[in-house]
Formats: sequence, structure tokens, C-alpha cells
Amino acid sequence: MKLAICPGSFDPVTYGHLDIIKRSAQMVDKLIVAAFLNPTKHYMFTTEERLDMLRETTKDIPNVEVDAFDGLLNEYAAKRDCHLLIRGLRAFSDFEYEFQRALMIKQIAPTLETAFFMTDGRYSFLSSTGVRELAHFNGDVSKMVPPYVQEMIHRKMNSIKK
Ligand code: COD
Repeated sequence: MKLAICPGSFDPVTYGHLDIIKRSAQMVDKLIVAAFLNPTKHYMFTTEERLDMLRETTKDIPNVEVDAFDGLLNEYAAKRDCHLLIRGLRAFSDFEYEFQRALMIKQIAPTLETAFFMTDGRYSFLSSTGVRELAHFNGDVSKMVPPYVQEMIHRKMNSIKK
């Protein structure tokens, strides 16, 4: 079975993420979308919220499984018996970071390959960081995230302001 992992923070999942998830899922038998749990990082959304948004927005892609991982990505991949990572590339700045990461992963796990999907031009500007910043100042994120995520952002901002 051709298996791949698409790892990320997904804080929150955006149309940019969903585009690479859909396109890469077409090329494998199963795609695991794995949200990283970093205890030292402050996320806008809790782990459960990030997973819930991922599950809801990928529910129509039958070969996608949503999971969470902590620790090293290569160890998680080994545990899932997976040898392929999927990452997205937006601009040259992504390339430099991703290039270094892919080589580092190759160094510690030589049988683990990383494949890159070029962003769709419509989403080349899009990042979770940008969405969070816009949300913070009540900006319109409707073209950046699905309605379900928009609603979650709305609720989160309301709960913060209370
Ligand atoms: N278009 C295309 N791709 C996009 C877009 C877009 N608009 N937006 C995001 N993406 C891609 C990103 O390039 C990335 O490939 C993926 O979607 C996920 O993005 P994020 O921002 O949600 O997630 P990241 O990049 O912060 O995730 C980092 C990891 C959690 C994967 C990383 O920190 C990790 O592997 N941590 C585990 C610890 C570890 O093993 N570290 C050592 C690695 S050498």
C-alpha cells in the first residue's frame, strides 16, 4: 500500500493546506494528515480543535486519515511504517527552510523521502500565521479557510474577548 504523511501545525487548516492534501491524496492509497503536538509552542487552537477542523474539512476525501503526533517526525513515520512525507512549497523562503529540513530528515532517516507539492497560485500568499493575524483584527478570512474553520475562528475570537 502506498502510504504518505502530510505533517503540519494546521493552526488552523487553510485552503492552501487542503489543496496539497487533496492533490497528494490522489497519488497514494492512504494519506495521513498528522498535526504536530508541540508542548512548548502556543497554538491558537487546542489539539482537539485542530484535529476537529482537519477531520471536518477532509471528510469528503475517503483515503485521508487525521492523526496527531509528538516527538520526532521520523519516529512517527517509522511507527506508521511510512516512507514518504508530503510538504507544500509556496515561495523561495519556503524552499530554503524545506530543503534544509528534508536533508536533515534524510540524514537521520535515510529511507524516508520528502515529496513537495507546489502551491496553487491562488494560495501562494496563504499561511496559518496570516489567517491568525487577520482574525485577531477581525479581518475577512472567508477566501482563506472553509466556512467551518471560519466559524471556529469566530468562536475562538469571541471566547478570547470575553
Ligand atoms: N500552499 C501550499 N502549501 C502550504 C500552504 C499554501 N498556501 N500553506 C501551508 N502549506 C504547507 C507548508 O509548506 C507545510 O508543508 C504544510 O503545508 C504544513 O504547514 P504548517 O505551517 O501548518 O506546518 P509547519 O510547517 O509548521 O509544520 C512543521 C512540522 C510540525 C511538520 C515540523 O515542525 C515537525 O516535523 N516537527 C516534529 C519534530 C521534528 O521531527 N523536527 C525535526 C525535523 S528535521
